Amino acid sequence: MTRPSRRKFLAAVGTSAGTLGLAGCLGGGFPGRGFSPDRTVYVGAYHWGFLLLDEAGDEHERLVFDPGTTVGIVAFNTSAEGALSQLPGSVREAVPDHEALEERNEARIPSPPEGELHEALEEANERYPDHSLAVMPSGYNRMHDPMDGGMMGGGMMLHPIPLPRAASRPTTAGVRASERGDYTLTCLTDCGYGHPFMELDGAFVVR
Ligand SMILES: [Cu+2]
Repeated sequence: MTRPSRRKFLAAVGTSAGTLGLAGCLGGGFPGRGFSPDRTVYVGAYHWGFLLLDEAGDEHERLVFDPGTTVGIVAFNTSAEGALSQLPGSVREAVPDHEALEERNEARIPSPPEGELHEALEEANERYPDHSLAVMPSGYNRMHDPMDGGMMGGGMMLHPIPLPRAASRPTTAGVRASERGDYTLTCLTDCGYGHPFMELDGAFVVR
């Protein structure tokens, strides 16, 4: 495993693989050697977008971190009932219902050339129920194939963590804000028609 290059902006905490704890226990915080983050953020994945919530359940388009901040990410599929049940009440209650999420899609995702967005969504729910979450420098997707193995060298800070609908708990990971820049949340699991739209550009900013 090569070390993250000097272009790493937000370095992964704890392991060279960049991901901490694929199956964390939330009761005691984050898995792995007493990682206790400065900030905790909640990321919900739905067809086809991400919700970014803070501990109070307030939604943000972006969160700004000072260099050196450690960030605990608690990520979940908004269709994973088991995972939802383990979130703090303030966060769980802030997750919009499916109709509200579908309205968001209509505002930002074009309908398929043949057919309707709603049908594409139903099909995706049935056939592609899972998502994942990766965090990488904004613009990175457009410059590189994210699956080509060059992610660390390109400054990606979080390798994809799985967010299956069948998950019984949220997926947790930890990162450290190490260099300034904008970072995008993105889904690297094919989740149907709207998958290419499934990113939150500039969601994390290290100032
Ligand atoms: Cu997805």
